[in-house]
Amino acid sequence: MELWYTEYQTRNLGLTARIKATLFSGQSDYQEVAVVDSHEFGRMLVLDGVFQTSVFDEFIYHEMIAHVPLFAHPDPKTVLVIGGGDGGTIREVVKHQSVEVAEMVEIDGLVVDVSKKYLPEISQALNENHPKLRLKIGDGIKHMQEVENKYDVIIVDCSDPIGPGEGLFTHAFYQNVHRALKPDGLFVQQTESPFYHQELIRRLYQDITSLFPVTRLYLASIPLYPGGLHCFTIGSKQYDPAEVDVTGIPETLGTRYYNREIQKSCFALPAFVQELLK
Ligand code: SPD
Repeated sequence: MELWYTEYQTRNLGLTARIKATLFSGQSDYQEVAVVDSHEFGRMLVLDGVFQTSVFDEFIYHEMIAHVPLFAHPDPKTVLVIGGGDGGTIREVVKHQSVEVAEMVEIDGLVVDVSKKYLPEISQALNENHPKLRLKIGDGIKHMQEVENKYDVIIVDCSDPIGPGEGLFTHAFYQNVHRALKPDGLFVQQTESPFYHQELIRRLYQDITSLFPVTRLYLASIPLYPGGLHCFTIGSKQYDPAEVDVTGIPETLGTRYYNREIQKSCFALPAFVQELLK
C-alpha cells in the first residue's frame, strides 16, 4: 500500500509527498512532532502537519537565513538563534570565524531530540555540542523580554505564525528584538511565502520599518515551501545588507546555494513583491 503525506498550505492547496516510512510521531507540550522519510525530499521534519525542513533542500533555507545577515555585519561575535530546533541554522552560524558565541533558544526540546536522532546531517552542531554553541530549551519570546544590548545578530528561525510561533510575528516582539540588539545590530526572520502570506508580510514589514532605520526583504527558491519562493526580512540598526562589499566573503564556506552573487541578487524583488511592501 502506498503512503502519502499532505501539508495543507492554504484552505485550497496542498503539497503531497509519497512516504517510505514514518520514523517518529509524537506530541510535545507545544505541538505534534513527526519525522517522515519521503521519496522526493528524503527525511522531513513535520510540525503540526507543516513541512519544516527536508534533507533534500534544507541547505537553501539554512544557508540563506544565516549567511545573508551574518555577512551584512562586519564583525558578528555574539549571535542568537530563536527556534531552529533542527540545528541547521546553528550549523551555518558556527562556520563564521568571527562568531564567538552562538546561543540558541528553542521552545520544544522534543524537536531538538528527534532532529539529533533522525536528521544528523542537519543537526550536526547539536550532536557535536559545538564549542561555540549555548543551547537553552525555553521560550524565545520571554528571552527577548529579558535581554538588552547583547547581540550583534539575531536569527528568528521559526515555524509558521500559528501555534507556538505566533507571538514571534508581532510588533511587541520586534520591539524586544530591537532592545536586545547592540547599537549596530541586525536581525532576520523567516517570513513565509510572497504568494500565500501577503497580508502577514505587509504587516510585519511595516512593523519592522517603524522600529529599524533599514528594513530589507530577500528571497530564496525553496521547493518544500508553499509556492517554492520564500521570504526573509531583515531589520537593521545601521548596516544595509543590500550594500555589502562581497569581496570580503570567503569562497570556502562549503555552501551549495549561498555565494557572493546571491548575497547581492537575493534583494532583487519581483514587481509584485515590491508592490506588496509599498
Ligand atoms: N512554512 C514553512 C516555514 C518553515 C520555516 N521554518 C523552518 C525551520 C527550519 N530550521
